[in-house]
Amino acid sequence: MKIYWFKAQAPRRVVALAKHLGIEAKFVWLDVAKGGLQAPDYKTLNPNMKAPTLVDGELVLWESSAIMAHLCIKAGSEMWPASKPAEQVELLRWLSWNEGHWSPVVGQFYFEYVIKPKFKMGPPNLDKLEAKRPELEKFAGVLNTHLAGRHHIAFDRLTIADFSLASMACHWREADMRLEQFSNIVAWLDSLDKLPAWAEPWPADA
Ligand SMILES: N[C@@H](CCC(=O)N[C@@H](CS)C(=O)NCC(=O)O)C(=O)O
Repeated sequence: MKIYWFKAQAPRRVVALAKHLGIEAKFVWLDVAKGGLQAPDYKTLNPNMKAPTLVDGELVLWESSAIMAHLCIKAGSEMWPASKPAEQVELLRWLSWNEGHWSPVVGQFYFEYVIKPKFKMGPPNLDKLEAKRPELEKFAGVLNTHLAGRHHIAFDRLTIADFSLASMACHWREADMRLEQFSNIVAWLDSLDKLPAWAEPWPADA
């Protein structure tokens, strides 16, 4: 099995999960600065020219949620509840909410404060972020309320939804997301940081 990655939030979900589950894979680092995402061989695997991508025998899979589900099925992990349809529905709710609402707004802050400095793209656009702040607070409120009395996104156990929803929000301090007022979110993110595979997800290949 091969997992293509570079140091960014969507690949982090997958490499952290593979490490957490103890999955044997060849981790193929993509040299983004040298056009690794646009290389013809990679583009054949992932026409989106994004990471992560998984190759497992004949299977070529992109989209981190699908890859994470595949890894869980292979490892027999309930982090994706392969044999529990009702639980799948609940996880799909949160994965969809993440793609549709949480990631798009949290991602603005992540991009301005984490990605731009990394690729020397200039200072953060503060006006843009201030305009996004009400939306961030609205969705943070939804998540914070949901997390009241919970340690995880679903079923009081770690699932792929935790890794998906946390992959950009975990940068909240450096990215000026001002989540202090959402104490359940902060407690959840801080507890995820105690997982070795989440705290130190990156393969050694780079
Ligand atoms: N929805 C996709 C997102 C993939 C994605 O956007 N990956 C980013 C890194 S976080 C990427 O490869 N960006 C490179 C680019 O857009 O040039 C997933 O969950 O896998």
